[in-house]
Amino acid sequence: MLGDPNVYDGLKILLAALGEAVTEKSLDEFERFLKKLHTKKSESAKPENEEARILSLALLKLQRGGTYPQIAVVGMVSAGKSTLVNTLFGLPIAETKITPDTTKGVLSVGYQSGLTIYDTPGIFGDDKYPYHNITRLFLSLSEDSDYPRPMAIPLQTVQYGHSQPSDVDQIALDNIKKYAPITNVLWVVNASRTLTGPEKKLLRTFFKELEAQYKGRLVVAGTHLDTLNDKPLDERKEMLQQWSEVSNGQLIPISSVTGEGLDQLVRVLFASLPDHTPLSKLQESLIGARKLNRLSFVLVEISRMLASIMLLDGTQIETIQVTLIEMFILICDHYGVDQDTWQRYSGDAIRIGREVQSIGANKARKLRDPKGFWERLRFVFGAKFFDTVTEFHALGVDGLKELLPMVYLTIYDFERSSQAAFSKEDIQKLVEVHVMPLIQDHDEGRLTIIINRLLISLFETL
Ligand SMILES: Nc1nc2c(ncn2[C@@H]2O[C@H](COP(=O)(O)OP(=O)(O)OP(=O)(O)O)[C@@H](O)[C@H]2O)c(=O)[nH]1
Ligand SMILES: [Mg+2]
Repeated sequence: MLGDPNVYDGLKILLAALGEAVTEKSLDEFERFLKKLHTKKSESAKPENEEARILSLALLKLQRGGTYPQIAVVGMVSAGKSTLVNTLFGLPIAETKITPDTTKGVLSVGYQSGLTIYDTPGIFGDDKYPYHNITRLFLSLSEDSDYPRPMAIPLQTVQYGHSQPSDVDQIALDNIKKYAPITNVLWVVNASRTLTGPEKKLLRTFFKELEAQYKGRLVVAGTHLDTLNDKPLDERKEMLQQWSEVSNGQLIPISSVTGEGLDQLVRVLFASLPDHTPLSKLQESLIGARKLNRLSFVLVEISRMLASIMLLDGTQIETIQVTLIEMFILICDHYGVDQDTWQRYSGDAIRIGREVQSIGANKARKLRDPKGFWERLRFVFGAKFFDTVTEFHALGVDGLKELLPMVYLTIYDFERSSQAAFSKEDIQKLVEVHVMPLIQDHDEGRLTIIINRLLISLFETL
């Protein structure tokens, strides 16, 4: 039973959850603890209660928060959508692939992690093509009068662990959002295909429609990079250029056959996912196929957290503190084991927590020592950031200049890349050059990508 809530109760629970299996019971206990803190808040605003509350919020967010990503894959007929879904995510039915021939309805592929991928029929067949509007309506885009009108959307489900797909359900058009909510869209194009003038126009319009509906949650993959690589450099450049133009510079060239470019695609996809996606779970679905390493995973997640902090201003101190704790925990947990163990547990921080045993263990333990946790956190993320930037400024570039070197040094301390550590001043200069205009745009998606690139360039080993 919990007594009066104080900072040590919060810490004990936090550390228990980090080091051991998190059971429903411990989460229930934790929620009771949190409730108590909230009701106590008005009568007792003792600083140590405040600290415990913030720690608790951080843990709760880590354990329970989040919508799972529901990614719709769209593109022209035969662009390589189904093949990419198979390569990137793997398919939960043993030995079976999503039909490489034309996809005729929406196929919903559900993973144990909570991730759902929707494979959709190709768009822009000839004008009798019966599936074009199925995909458009599935994406909540307006119907295209040049193509036949569907009466319903055929939706078939494949669940992890089940060897057979369900029967095809015909979902009424009005109901489709309820059956299949979409958080992100992956637009797949065949980058080795030459576009005619009218096609370019059509696709540019299509991209704009997608962007209006899924801004910041839209990723563009250009398949068949392997075929392109066989062509002369000029021709290759020209091909990529035409596709880059119709997708406003967002094209990521990949090959589903050789795997080239897929890491980059996964990174950008991560960065576009909804705010509270439990990424360690999502990663479980991806890591087997993509073999993302620990460093790149941590960088992607940290970049997103940094971007969300930078677009706040110093008055939202509680959200900032919660996010800093998340970052801190994320770094400690992912470096709690060696890379092999990390791979074996698919980067799942909670399961790794149970197995902490080798290289990072001592360090992680030291960093998690409850005594002076708060001071340590201030030290890790920079006293100046805590004391000055958060209180008196909109965080923007100033905040990032303070925070990024600390984040880099903390990760570096665990990772010890072959690169010599950068100085705080070097990193601050990089931030000024690369980030200034983006913060003014207030565009979290792009900011995330830029921070990620900055961190990746600092860690050359990636
Ligand atoms: N060389 C190469 N071939 C690819 C690549 N991606 C897909 N393909 C091939 O392109 C063809 C079409 O791929 P699909 O995955 O069926 O395309 P789709 O977009 O699902 O097609 P629809 O469902 O008909 O709209 C298949 O023969 C694939 O093997 C790639 O990156 N490189
Ligand atoms: Mg297909």
